[in-house]
Amino acid sequence: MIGKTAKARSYANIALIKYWGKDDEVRMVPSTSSISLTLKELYTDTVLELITAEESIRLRGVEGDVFYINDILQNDKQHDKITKILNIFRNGEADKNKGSEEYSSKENERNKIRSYYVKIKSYNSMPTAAGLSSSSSGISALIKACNDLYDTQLTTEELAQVSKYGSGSSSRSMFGPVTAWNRKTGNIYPIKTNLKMAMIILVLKDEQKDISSRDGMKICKETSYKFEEWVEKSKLDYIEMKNYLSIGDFDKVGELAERNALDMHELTVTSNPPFSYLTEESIKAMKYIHRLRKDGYKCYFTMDAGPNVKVICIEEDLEKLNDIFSKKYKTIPSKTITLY
Ligand code: 2P0
Repeated sequence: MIGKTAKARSYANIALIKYWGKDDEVRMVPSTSSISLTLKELYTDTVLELITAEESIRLRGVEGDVFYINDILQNDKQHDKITKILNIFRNGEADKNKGSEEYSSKENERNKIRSYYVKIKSYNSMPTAAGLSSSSSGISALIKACNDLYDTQLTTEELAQVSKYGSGSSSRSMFGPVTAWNRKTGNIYPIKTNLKMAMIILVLKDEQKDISSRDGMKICKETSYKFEEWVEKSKLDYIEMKNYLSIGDFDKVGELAERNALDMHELTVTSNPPFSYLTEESIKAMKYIHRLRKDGYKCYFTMDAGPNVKVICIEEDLEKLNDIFSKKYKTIPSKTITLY
């Protein structure tokens, strides 16, 4: 049993309608519904391995799970986050089959597996924690791998529900190309559209950000006088975005995604104390996208909790636009991925 491994790949998602704020941190009820694209080129590969307490001490210096990203041992805060997620599986909370005959027959084996620590090795295809949503792919990959390691046999919908407790946005990575997370019902589900969209990440800075999304959204909710307005506007944005996606109106999708992102970033500068994820470079890139649009190119931007700008386009324009952007920026062009 020691040495048992499980592995999974999961893809990052970037929101067109942003999740920013929590109404209930314990039950993971977001303040806003959100809609995202799941990206093929931004992914995390995660391998889990059962290890003994002695092995964990040898690797980490203290007893517990041992977590590496790109072969770098993570700090205590990261370890705590990961252990909490593993505990959902180790405590049997994620086990919907509990009580069934099949479950009981393997009870001893399950208990044994749960008694071990886990070595987690994650590899990101993109820079970690620079607003490129490596947490969405990282957490969702971990959840998928746990489903295998602990043999919980959860469906994709159920995995998405577990994933949101690790990190809200990661839940949307279970589906693709387009996923919605409804704040009211809690449902996380794929959205149908005929639009084939893509993104180009403009990598302006690949260092770690100062204020995490989790802290940032909390500060905004607690201190920005614009927060209630944001929630109300976002309700309409969510409905409208679903409508634009269903009729396949790319320009409307792009315009609304830009507006929604700017509204989210307005919260940071109206917080107390104010802060911003955007840099001079981000603003320049946003202006450049507008200029290209005036010249007839179909491209729009969105931004997350970091300075990098994401260009939204349709798949058939991806190569042409990437040629243009890559002359000025380090880029990661990516199609969306279809997941079931
Ligand atoms: C989103 N972001 O919708 C928004 C837009 C970043 C900006 O969801 O506290 O890492 O773990 O639930 O999921 C990032 O927030 O936060 C995020 P937690 P998470 O993609």
